[in-house]
Amino acid sequence: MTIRLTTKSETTTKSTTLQKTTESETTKPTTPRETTAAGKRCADCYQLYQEGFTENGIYEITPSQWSGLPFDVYCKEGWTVIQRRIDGSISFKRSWDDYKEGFGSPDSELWLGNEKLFYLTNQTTYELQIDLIMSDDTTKYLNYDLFRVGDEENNYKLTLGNYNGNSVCCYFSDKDFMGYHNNQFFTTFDRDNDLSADENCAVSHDAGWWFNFCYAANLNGNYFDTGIDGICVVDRNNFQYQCGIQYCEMKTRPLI
Ligand SMILES: [Ca+2]
Repeated sequence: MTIRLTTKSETTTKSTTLQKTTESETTKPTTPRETTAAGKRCADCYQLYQEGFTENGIYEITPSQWSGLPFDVYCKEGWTVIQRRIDGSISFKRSWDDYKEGFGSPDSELWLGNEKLFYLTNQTTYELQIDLIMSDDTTKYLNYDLFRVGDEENNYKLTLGNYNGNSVCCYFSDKDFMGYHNNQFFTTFDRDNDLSADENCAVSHDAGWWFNFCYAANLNGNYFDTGIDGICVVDRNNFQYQCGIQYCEMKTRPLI
């Protein structure tokens, strides 16, 4: 099974932007590669969208304090996609430097990179949205009205605002899965910044993430793993896991 990235015309609301297809259908959208008209550099996909680049696809952005070259991102209706799990084609069991730099590709599986996330999310107040297709094919979204990633000196600390989301899936009483990771540092197998004294959560659960003790959402877990090292959310009130999440996309834009 493959899951197709949708085009703008196929989408209606932010909670229904994910669409599954059969193997015979295309897996990638057309990907216009543009900066902007007149060569103006844009700080994020929202600015591009406002400049008239409303078609979903790959664009270059340059966050305001970013000193490097413009870099490619996938833009989706003004959102900048920062993470995607779609088919398990690449490993997310990666080092600190890999997560710092980013890996994957903008129109497939992706981690944008913690350094880029720092520059991107500190330009103004950004929000975060996470779209999921669960193992039982139900869709789910989580939205936070603040999303900010600290710099490397602060171990790319995660700051989240208030939660909003749907409840189409799950029996969980607590659906604010990412809230458990608020104010946590990033941890990888080679750099342990989590709150578990007895283990490195990145080693235990095969992912780089803002681990706490260890997780309520492990969206960088093993794609094909339906156990607790997979892509999972867990209600920590009763430790009921829902793993084997088949699609995950994290995206951000300025809070409107
Ligand atoms: Ca630890």
